[in-house]
Amino acid sequence: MTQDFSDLRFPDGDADGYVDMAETNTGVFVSTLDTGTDPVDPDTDDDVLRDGVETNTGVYVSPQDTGTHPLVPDTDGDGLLDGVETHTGIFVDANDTGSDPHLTDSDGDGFDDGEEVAAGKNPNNPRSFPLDVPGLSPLGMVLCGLVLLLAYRLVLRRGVIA
Ligand SMILES: [Ca+2]
Ligand SMILES: [Ca+2]
Ligand SMILES: [Ca+2]
Ligand SMILES: [Ca+2]
Repeated sequence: MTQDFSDLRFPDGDADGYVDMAETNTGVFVSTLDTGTDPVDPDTDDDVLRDGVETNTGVYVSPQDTGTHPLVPDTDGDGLLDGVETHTGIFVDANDTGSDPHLTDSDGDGFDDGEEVAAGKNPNNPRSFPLDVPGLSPLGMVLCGLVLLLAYRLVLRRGVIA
């Protein structure tokens, strides 16, 4: 009879997929054998992903191997936690955005994923993006609106539009 003692020899106290020995709690990721993560915290960077799936390869493979950094909650710095960027390509809500945790602008429309989600837009669809024109302040937009309104009234007076 054979028995697998691997779990006893290399315990994973917080059950996050990285064995205690590898979780060196240094705050610096060196490799999967020296992860720098906390051996008693299954999610050291609090981004909703267990340390063990955050393999820091820079490549998303699956929910079990996200390639994200286990010590950086927002690996690509786009304002969305690694845990909400589920890489499905389908935007569900702010907690399941479907965007790529390794791309700041998943759909390539010029707006960061975080910016799009904050505006209620789909970060996976280049035809869905925040409406505000870059470089135009809120006051500028109000002035633009007033000018358009005046122009419309002028046109009305002239009877072009009845
Ligand atoms: Ca562990
Ligand atoms: Ca994590
Ligand atoms: Ca992110
Ligand atoms: Ca985008």
